[in-house]
Amino acid sequence: MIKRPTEIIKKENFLSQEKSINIKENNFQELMNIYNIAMKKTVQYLNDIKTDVKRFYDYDMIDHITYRVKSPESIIKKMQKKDYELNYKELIENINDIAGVRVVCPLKTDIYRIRDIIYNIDDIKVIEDKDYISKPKKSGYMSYHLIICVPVEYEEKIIYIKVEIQIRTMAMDFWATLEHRMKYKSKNKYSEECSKEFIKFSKTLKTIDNKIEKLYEKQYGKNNVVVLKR
Ligand code: 0O2
Repeated sequence: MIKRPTEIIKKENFLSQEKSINIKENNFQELMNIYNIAMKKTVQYLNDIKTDVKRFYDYDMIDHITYRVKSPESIIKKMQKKDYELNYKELIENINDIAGVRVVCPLKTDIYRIRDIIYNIDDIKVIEDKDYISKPKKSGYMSYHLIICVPVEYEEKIIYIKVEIQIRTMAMDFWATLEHRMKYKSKNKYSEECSKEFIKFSKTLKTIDNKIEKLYEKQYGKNNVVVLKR
């Protein structure tokens, strides 16, 4: 029987709905382990795609993949920031990026190809789709976000677990990594000047991404990687 993520707490009863989160208890660790399995499964799918495209088209459509399970402290911080009650139900229903996978590719068209391939994986359900490339965030942030549900075996049943996939070009990744570092990891306040400069950098990188795409096409011809049904 297929179950939705929130049913973990209702049916398996290892976490009660109103139970407050305690990041030190076994239930929390167990839940994080389940997210870890879903994340690793997603990475496996993506690595298979990378290998297949390389083998059939001799093309590196994915440059690299990174992944992480959000730290307990960041989860709590995010829940507090968004005013959610600190219980497991709120956590499972509202925090979509506990398991996060980032796919970095050379070209903008690769992003949309990877998205289409993910949509074509029978096992996976896409439940949210955000295109911050055709419509960048106010900060200048560009990336393609999908929230998917991945089936995981748990206590002899199949449950669906949410994983966030961020897909972006190397240029977008370069921008996002540095901006994130300056905004959140610096002791000093993120200044108005920084904010304005990063908006400009984002526009410049968008132009570079578009030019690289054209150059690639000129050099190698139109890349016709076919989206395979998996
Ligand atoms: P961290 O530290 O990367 O985990 P949601 O996550 O869905 O509750 P939201 O804002 O609707 O909230 O989601 P969205 O827009 O899809 O963004 C989620 C993630 O995208 C963020 O996670 C960041 O990783 C990244 N992101 C969004 N906006 C920016 C930005 O302006 N600059 C950078 N560098 N990254 C951004 P977290 O949990 O906020 O942070």
